[in-house]
Amino acid sequence: MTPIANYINGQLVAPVSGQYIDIYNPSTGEVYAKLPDSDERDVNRATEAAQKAFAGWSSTPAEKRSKILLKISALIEKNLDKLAMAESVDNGKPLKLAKTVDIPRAASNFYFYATGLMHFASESHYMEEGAINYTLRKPIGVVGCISPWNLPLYLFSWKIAPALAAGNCVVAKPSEITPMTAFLLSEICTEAGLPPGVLNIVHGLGNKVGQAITEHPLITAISFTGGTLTGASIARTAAPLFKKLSLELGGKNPALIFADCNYEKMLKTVMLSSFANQGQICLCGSRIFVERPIYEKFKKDFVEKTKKLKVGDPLEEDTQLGAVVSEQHMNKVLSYVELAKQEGGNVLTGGKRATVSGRCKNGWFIEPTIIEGLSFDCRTNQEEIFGPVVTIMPFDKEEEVLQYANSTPYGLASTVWTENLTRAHRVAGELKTGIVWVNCWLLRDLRTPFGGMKNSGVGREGGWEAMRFFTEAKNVCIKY
Ligand code: TXE
Repeated sequence: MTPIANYINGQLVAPVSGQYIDIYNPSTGEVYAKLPDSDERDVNRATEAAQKAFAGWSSTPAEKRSKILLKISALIEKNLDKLAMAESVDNGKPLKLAKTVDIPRAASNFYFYATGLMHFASESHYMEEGAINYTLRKPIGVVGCISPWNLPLYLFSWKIAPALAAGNCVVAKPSEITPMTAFLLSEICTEAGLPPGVLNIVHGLGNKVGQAITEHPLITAISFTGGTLTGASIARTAAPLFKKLSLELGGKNPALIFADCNYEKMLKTVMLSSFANQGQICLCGSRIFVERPIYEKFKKDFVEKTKKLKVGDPLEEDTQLGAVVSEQHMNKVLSYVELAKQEGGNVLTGGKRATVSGRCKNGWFIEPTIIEGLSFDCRTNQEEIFGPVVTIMPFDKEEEVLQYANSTPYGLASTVWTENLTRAHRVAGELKTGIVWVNCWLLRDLRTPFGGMKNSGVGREGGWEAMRFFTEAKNVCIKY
């Protein structure tokens, strides 16, 4: 069982502690690898390497930086099968999903910012008083990137790529639950010619390594994706140190389905927005509100299609739901099904640990679950569950469903299904979420601002938002 290594100063190294943590394969419930149990000593070494590399990297001409990031993108594509297999084994998601979504998107993230950096310009302002202003947007220095377990390489690269493109050096920590593809990325970066120290990856626990990154005086910006509670903890540490913060946190996303929607297209997409990646995507639509005239038909069809979903071995081609990421998370999700019953909910399908035969008999699988009969403001409908569990509820009026949709402490994403253009724009304008999809879900243009409001986070990723986050703006005003 070869242990994973930290990637510091271009070298794969053991943790100073010499200690390792077990990494589990969620689909078998077995330990399959070892993770460095790093601590602040490893973070200090990584930050020192990043600091040393910064002068060189930040003065590397844009075209050269671009070529190296393009090479990383190309090597991710070249290693698609190996990375997809690693992702599926590490996270429990279907191999097919890793192959078609996670890994291709990681390649796109690097490609997008490798090309974007060539066009990232700033602005100039002329003054009639006889002065000219110009704005410099220069790299910050050493930045910290901390990412979660649900879309490991996809979200890890979504932070790393713009940070590097903007000319920063990075100290990164992937989730200790799914470190494998970040480890494989280390080798790809070396092969792509990324200079030593530009990217450093320190593996380990959040409250040790993540905390050390957040605290380190030389790391002056933190980009984080994960749970809201963790985001609050990071903010408490970083705020008095005046660090720039980008926080992409949890969600409790509503789907608003009006009777005039394109029914077949809606139903097909709602199956994905409910259960893709075992419901472990911060953008999944876990609260489904259906206009009363089609509620009974939708309920019948949705339950029927959900019962047919194949929960199984993630390596099998026809598997649609794999394992959830950990035993602890499986128990957390199942505890919410029990809560829902206590709150008066009626489980229409699912609700239990799924049994999968063969090599996966001890894996952590959950049946896709639909619950009805709850109030919009009960805990089940207010708290993020982050598993293959959705609630459905009828509504009669637009203002009623908007009240339901906007009622949670979260504000990340919504989906609206209607063929009425005026209503689509009106409802989208009233929804308190950073992202609104109309007649689609997870259709992503990387140029758009990505993120949420309320407890779903602070700041936006994507497009120029990320490049501006990872640079410091300086305005120079020259009088002539
Ligand atoms: O995230 P955590 P987890 C939600 C989902 C999930 C909950 C917790 O509800 O159940 O968050 O998931 C690092 N200082 N989302 O446990 O704990 C940690 O090591 C610095 C939504 O995975 O937030 C990991 O690398 N870092 C989310 C990263 O933070 C710390 C996707 C995320 O861990 C830290 C995933 C600390 N004190 C979960 N504690 C989304 N919006 O996509 C932990 N970490």
